[in-house]
Amino acid sequence: MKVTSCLIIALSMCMNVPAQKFVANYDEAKIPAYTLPDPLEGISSAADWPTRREAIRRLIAKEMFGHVPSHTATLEIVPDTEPFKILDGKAIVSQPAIKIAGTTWDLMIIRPANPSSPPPAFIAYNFGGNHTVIPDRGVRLPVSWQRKAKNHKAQEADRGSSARRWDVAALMEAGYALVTLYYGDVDPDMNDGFRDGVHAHFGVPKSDEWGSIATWAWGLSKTLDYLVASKIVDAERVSVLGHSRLGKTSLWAGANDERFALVISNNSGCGGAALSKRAIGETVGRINTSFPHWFNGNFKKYNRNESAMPFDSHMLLALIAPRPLYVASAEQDRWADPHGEFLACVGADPVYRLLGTEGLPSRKMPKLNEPTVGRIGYHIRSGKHDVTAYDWAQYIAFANKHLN
Ligand code: GTR
Repeated sequence: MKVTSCLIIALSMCMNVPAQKFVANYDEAKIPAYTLPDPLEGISSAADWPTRREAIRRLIAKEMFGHVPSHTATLEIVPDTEPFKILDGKAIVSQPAIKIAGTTWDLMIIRPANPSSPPPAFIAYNFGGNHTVIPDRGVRLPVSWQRKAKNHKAQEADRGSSARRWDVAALMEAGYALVTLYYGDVDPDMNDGFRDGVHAHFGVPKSDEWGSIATWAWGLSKTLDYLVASKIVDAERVSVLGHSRLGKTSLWAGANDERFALVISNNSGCGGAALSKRAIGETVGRINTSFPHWFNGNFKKYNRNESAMPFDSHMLLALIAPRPLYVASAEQDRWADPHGEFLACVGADPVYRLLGTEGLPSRKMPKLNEPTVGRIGYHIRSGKHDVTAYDWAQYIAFANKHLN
């Protein structure tokens, strides 16, 4: 290195020059020209898809979410001895725990009280602890890293704080169980060099190994292992759902584990359903800067360099095929690029069709609150980045259509 460049570096370090401020583009006219890679490249029949699918899955694992390390971890179940009823006796809440890799994950399973057979289920992480999903005092408080409440009193005050995001009554009415767990139990959502959660057991990941999203996705698969073994729900009819960063997680869980019968992305945005190459709203460079722990080390090379990506989110969505897939956007959630989420569904459609299913019925972005529903479902609802009763109503109808 020349002396002058050394001097410039040293000077800028002393002056603590701030990183260039990120200004999101929201103008479609300013989207860089891009071409989407063809998910069906090199193949012409459904019989060729499994090999192509595995190549795409490995590519996206290597370049973005990260492979799960080969290390094993044994799973132990602590059964719940004190289930209780809610909703005037219409539903039962049980809280078995999974012990794995030095961590404990408290599950909360809410199921209709008198089903004739194990019910189909929705599985979804929650952001704040199971106690934020329903207000009942019988729900255990999380003891791992806390995203919100910092002490016991604050946790108590937080009971039911996100209940409006969980339409438990509608789920019970429609005959579905809800399986939820706190994502912080699996891996605290912090950029700490992968020293906590299950990473303390597995070790610091290599640059092609898992970031937090892949770790959370793995947690959903481990939970599904338990559901299969326990027979508490119908494990062949489990829909995996997630909102925002947990929507990115549900997509990656569904892509890796074909036992998830149906996959739902709620406002997952950049790194989820939205096409990265559009670089509108949140971008790869921005997400990797704000949340460096979400994706693997390799993904950083696409910062401000989306055109070099040999894949995009339409290929992530195609990994779900031919299973039913629902992608939902919200009008005011421009950061998550609703149009890019829809276009990714359009891009995944040829795979669904090659596999003999309906795919996405419309090529045109639907109007507000007018879902387009085939084997791929999509809606853009009015309102902000959120999970609402409207969203749940569409997901329940979609599961009824495809899993009953
Ligand atoms: C935002 C992030 C999004 C989305 C969201 C969330 O700050 O930029 O990608 O994941 O968080 O998960 O709430």
